[in-house]
Amino acid sequence: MPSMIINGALCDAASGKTLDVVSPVDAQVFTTIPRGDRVDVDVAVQAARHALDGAWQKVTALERGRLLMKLSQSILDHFDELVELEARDTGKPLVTAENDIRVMARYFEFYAGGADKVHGQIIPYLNDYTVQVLREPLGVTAHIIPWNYPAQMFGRSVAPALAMGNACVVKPAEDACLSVLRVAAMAQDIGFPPGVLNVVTGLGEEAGAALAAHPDINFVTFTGSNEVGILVQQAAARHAVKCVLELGGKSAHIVFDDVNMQLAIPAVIKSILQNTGQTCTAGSRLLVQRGVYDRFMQELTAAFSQTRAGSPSANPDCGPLINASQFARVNRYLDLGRQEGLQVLAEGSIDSDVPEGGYYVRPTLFGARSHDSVLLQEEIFGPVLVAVPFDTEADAVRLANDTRYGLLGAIWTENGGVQQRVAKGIKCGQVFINGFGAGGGVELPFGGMKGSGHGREKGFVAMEEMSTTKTVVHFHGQMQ
Ligand code: TXE
Repeated sequence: MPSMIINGALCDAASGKTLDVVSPVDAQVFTTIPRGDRVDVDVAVQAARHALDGAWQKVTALERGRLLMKLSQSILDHFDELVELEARDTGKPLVTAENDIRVMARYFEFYAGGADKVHGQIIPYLNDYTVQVLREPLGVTAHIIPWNYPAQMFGRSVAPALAMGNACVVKPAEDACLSVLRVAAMAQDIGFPPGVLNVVTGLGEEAGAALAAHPDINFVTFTGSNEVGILVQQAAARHAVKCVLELGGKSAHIVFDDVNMQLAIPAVIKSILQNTGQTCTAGSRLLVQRGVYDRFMQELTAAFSQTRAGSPSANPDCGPLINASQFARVNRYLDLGRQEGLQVLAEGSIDSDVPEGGYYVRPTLFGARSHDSVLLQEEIFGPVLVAVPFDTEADAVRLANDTRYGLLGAIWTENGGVQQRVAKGIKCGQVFINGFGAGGGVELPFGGMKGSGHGREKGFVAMEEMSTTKTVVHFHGQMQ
């Protein structure tokens, strides 16, 4: 059975309880994980605090970077094992799992290089003063991460925190956390001091809630649903703890009449089917200008009909959904779309040899007449794309902004003026022009506006988020 990692040691939950891990591929239990709770979280936070006040603060920035680099290399050395684990745990196609493990290694590499490049400032102030602004770690950082990209999210969340000299307590998702446990165990072998990187597995409402509410954490970063994100922020606020939230999305493709269809159509399909639509940045809304609507939809429909869901080893466009609850949720939206009168424009297939019981759904493309469908407003988190026509540039911006979310957007046009105006007009944290997503985009600041959350991850900005400044004002007397 995989173990938690607390204070450098592999361990079970103090209660001895476990949780079954079910593979989405066939709905069979294939292992168990410890069901950590408040008690384990408390021990982990104390271990992190102890490390922070002891061994970890003596490790130089250069050495922190070297440790992160070693971990990156170790991930690559265990590549095949981690890919297999990730695919089994999440049901991802093998090629997707391969990309995820590469991106996780890249996070540790990127922040390894950043660890010793963080400088303070000297501020010109009054005569007889020297003012230094130091950049310091926040302290004990809490990381609550989801199941859709366990490996990537672990790297994204933990690498910048460690680079800045924080000590981490991670609560991965109960649905998929095996790659996280494996890599955290490798970190202990590599020489991270005990307590610097702790992982407590368990249920969200037990271990997750206890971590967010712990009075001795100094920061919490959460990726997951809006509902839980708000609970986490409330819990953190009780102790005035800083919080970064990365919540859901309802990202729009905005396709103008002069779109390059060869470029756009495969990108639109990939953006919604990647990871079976279980991606916060999924391009789940398709706004198409009326002049090109029929032509664009004809080509898209033909290509979409060829897509397939299947087992990870068959490298299909989609794997299964993560669990029974997501399966029920996506099917509910598929039924609702039909009840609302949306037109089913195309459906992909499910491979005939998928194991019985797995959580497979057919990729589905709907057409809507107006933007008020529930399927255009709510995050479905499945391979479901809804298209709707628009007339003018102003309409496009208005519709793109007409959801509670604001994570990402894509603009498809060759017209430079339209590109710039629409990019400025849409309220979201990342905008792509004639493309979608950035294959991990480790270097690029990322995060939401509106209901998609706040705070920024990735790039150097994550190191700023996970650190704080101290202003040291030195008065050195008047010159005689
Ligand atoms: O998320 P939860 P779920 C969205 C997506 C999906 C929906 C539900 O729309 O359909 O959320 O997914 C932990 N205190 N996203 O139910 O519950 C939990 O253990 C503290 C978008 O799986 O938010 C897990 O580690 N923590 C998203 C993490 O929160 C709690 C990715 C996320 O789980 C907790 C996943 C609590 N009370 C879902 N309850 C994205 N932005 O990528 C649960 N958790």
